[in-house]
Amino acid sequence: MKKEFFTFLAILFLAVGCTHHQPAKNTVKPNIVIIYMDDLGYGDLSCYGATELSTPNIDALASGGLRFTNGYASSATCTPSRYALLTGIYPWKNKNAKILAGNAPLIIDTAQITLPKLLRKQGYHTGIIGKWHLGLGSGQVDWNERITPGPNEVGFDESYIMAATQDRVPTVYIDNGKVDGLDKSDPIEVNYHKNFDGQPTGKKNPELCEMKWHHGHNNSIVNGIPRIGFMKGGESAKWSDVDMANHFLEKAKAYVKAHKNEPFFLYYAMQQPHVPRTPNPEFVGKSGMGPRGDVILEADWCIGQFIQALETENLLENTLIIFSSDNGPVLNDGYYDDAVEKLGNHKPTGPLRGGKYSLFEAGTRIPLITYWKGEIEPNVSDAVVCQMDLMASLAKLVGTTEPTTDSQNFLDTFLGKSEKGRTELILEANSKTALRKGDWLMIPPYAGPAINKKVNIELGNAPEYQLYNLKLDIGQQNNVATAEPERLQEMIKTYNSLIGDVNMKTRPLKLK
Ligand code: NG6
Ligand code: CA
Repeated sequence: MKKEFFTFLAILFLAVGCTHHQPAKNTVKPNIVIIYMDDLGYGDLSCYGATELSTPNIDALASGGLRFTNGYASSATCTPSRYALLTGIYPWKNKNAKILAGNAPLIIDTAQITLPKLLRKQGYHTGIIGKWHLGLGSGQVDWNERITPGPNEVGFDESYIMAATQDRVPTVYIDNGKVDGLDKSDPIEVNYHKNFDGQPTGKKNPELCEMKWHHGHNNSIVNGIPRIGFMKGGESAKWSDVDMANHFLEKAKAYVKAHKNEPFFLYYAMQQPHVPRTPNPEFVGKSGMGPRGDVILEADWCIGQFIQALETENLLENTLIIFSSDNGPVLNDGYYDDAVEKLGNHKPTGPLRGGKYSLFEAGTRIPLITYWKGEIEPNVSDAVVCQMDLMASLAKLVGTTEPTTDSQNFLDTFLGKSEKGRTELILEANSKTALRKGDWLMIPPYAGPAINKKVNIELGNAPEYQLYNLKLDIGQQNNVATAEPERLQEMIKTYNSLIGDVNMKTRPLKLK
């Protein structure tokens, strides 16, 4: 009798426990936040070895989470990397996934499965705040009407974006398809070929420029900064460059506050340290490295503020934060802004060769950190992972089937429960591709200059095959293609099987 009574009590306790306690964390759908920086290099953060500047807030994510040493963007430029991040598809499979003009059409098919769509189906509210750069509309965009299709048509419930980049027109924010603050009596016109009559340009009116252009960037002048592309009208809607970081931060904080009671996915796409580098006056001079260093410190501060907002809402233990960058670093990307002159001993690429636009490692190997308080154990992971893999991995996390794309599920690796990474990964730069397999990196022969002299970056083009052992030679100084003929053949075979007969814009030169 007594025993039966205790059994009864135990069952009662269990039953009550099950209904009234919070379910275990991984059966709840955690919020997911991707913090995505623009052109931040592998060596730009103190948690990745930078000694000349300090990024305490990002470092805190790294020391409390998982820091990847072999994390890759899919491409060495923005649009293709963002395309792969949101679709799980290799960007070289889509001919339009290349750096886009500010008035280019949307390059994601609205029928295509995307990361935000997938999460939305699982009950997530989805939002993007910041840089888009995946095109808008389907041809001629009328900036004075609702702009569609765009982020809202490929899976985002809410969007507050800049269309392309900070250096491209139109220099306005777009709030769920509508230009924010537009006065309809001063309509916006945009043209990427021809100026509008009587409008000053960086080329003709250097006296109106507060920032001097070095290459490109000599079309319409907005806020004293000459841009790419011509724009007319929209005066009241034009953004303030020095307030952009704060503006996006406030929007990101407001998004969290508004959606704290439902699972949410926020893609917080920051603009730093892409050109033009326009730190808020509070950060001017803080790094001693000129505007590029200053905006990195500004971004770090924003991230600290954003995380504090999550903490205030008591969400940190239920939010997976993924921090990364869309491609590697560049110093002079078209403006005279002291990035080169004031660099001192700072190495934006860390130990890597190349930079933005390059097939060498610094083009695509980027900082990548996952953080989930109480769930991810602080650690460092050497597994090879790619941002493109977030789609399948997050699908797994939220309990849905992985879509059939190029994305591979490495959820356990992103959560620090496994060291297993990709065995093979194709990397892209300017429509050219290379293969990472194990410790090896193979770049097929390509025509084109070895160095982009304007930005002073080695691109990886060479008339012969290049093969590097990244474990022994992270700086890619010893091409062992001739010394390792069998390894090279194996790499070529894998490369060909992965590339298949995709109709790419740029194919490697034939091996003689
Ligand atoms: C290049 C721009 C560069 C930058 C880049 C896109 C010139 C000469 N250079 O064409 O300044 O805007 O495009 O960068 O115009 S990305 O990070 O968005 O890919
Ligand atoms: Ca970029």
